[in-house]
Amino acid sequence: MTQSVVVQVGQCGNQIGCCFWDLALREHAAVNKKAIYDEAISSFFRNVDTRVVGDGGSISKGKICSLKARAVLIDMEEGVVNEILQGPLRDVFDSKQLITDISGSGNNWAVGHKVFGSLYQEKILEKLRKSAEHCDCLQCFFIIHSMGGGTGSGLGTFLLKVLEDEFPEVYRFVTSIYPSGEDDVITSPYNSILAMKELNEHADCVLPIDNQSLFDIISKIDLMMNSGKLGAAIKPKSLVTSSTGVFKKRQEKPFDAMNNIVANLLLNLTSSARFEGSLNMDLNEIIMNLVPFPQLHYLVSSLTPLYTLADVNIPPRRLDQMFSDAFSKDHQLIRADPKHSLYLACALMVRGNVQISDLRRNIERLKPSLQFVSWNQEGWKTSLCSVPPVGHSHSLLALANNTCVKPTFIDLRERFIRLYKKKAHLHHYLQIEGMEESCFTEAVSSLSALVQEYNQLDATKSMPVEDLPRLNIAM
Ligand SMILES: Nc1nc2c(ncn2[C@@H]2O[C@H](COP(=O)(O)OP(=O)(O)OP(=O)(O)O)[C@@H](O)[C@H]2O)c(=O)[nH]1
Ligand SMILES: [Mg+2]
Repeated sequence: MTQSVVVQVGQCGNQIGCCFWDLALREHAAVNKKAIYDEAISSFFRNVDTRVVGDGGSISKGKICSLKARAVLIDMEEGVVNEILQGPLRDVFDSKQLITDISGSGNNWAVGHKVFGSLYQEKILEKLRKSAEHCDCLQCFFIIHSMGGGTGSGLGTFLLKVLEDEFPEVYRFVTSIYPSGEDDVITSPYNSILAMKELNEHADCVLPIDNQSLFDIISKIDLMMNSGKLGAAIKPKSLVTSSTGVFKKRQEKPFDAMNNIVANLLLNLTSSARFEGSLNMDLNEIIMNLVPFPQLHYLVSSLTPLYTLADVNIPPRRLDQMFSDAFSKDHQLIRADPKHSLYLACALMVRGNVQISDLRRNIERLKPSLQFVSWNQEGWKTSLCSVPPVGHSHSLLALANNTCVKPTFIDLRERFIRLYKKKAHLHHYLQIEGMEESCFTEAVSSLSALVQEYNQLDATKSMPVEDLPRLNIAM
């Protein structure tokens, strides 16, 4: 089995990262009742004998002694990381995995990227190398960050280039939280556009998620919970937003519910890499099958179900609903409508009590309502993992390489241009060494080129799908 390392950067990255580790521990605890350190756990955790001084003795087999997350935590403020170190997950992290500063990047991409980038490059590299040394076969780095602030956005994308240079063979999966229209960071359009150029150039795969969509999903769940009958029928702890693990003892924070949705996404994405299944999809297969061109590496994700009803018998109709929901715009983690846009490829990652025949039946059922590019009409990739998420009998993560990401990028560009036309807030950036106006113009051109690629694909949409003549095999 292979291993992965999570690199969580900035406030948002670290807060989501913690939800991920909390849920991951719960998931493994639910399966691994004897507390044996096995291959499944080893993909994201090390087993360490903490009595051994220095690096802590790694134990490759046997009873779990002390689990350490394969993670590097980076923030240029101390608050969030300190809170983690005092919280219920403190034992999962080692002080050697952390990098913090005091001042933060002040919502300025340039401070994160240029100032802290050069200041911390060596230190970051050292931590990354150490985390890689602890792996037998390091397959992926999972970077978690927000696009709108300074540290996650600036230093987070600086780090992508560092990873690319130092570990060219290791995949870089980036989970990027895009700001909503009403974001409290005024400079978020600048930070996001500057970060996008780096994502375009140095990520292998990006999962864009926007805070507005997360918020809408939460509101929908709340509405359902509070609307009479259904609320009582929902199985406790089955909400995709709930943190019933180690976090339940403390006060819920504003982003907790949203972050749990993202943590669930990451758990489902990595489930095949962590557990056995009748139809496995390794992380490298996601990139191989879903990214046909290097630049078009943005995957729109959706999670279903958002909760499980207490009735454990799943009638096929309800199972089919899970597949239908995955394609509806209400379930996407970014504001997008894949059904009415063009697919380049689509992955369905199913967990739990679902058969291959269910998967096939639903693909056949949904296919006529979806449009795929002419050269990839059968662009489906599927996986079945036998272990469901805690509290659920089954679940589905759909990943779509689809032109429906385009409106988010266009919207961001418009917000950027509104500020940039007036040169508002620009001086904060230009006073940083290495920042010039050309950084902004190049970043916006990079985004425009990406939008143009999606436009070209969309232009083929109305064309009738060619039915290529088939060669008949002589019998
Ligand atoms: N979903 C989610 N979004 C968050 C969270 N924390 C912050 N954000 C969003 O992230 C953006 C701000 O970025 P932060 O992650 O706070 O900034 P940072 O990376 O710490 O950078 P600086 O504070 O500027 O040094 C805004 O769009 C916030 O709405 C979180 O825990 N979850
Ligand atoms: Mg911060």
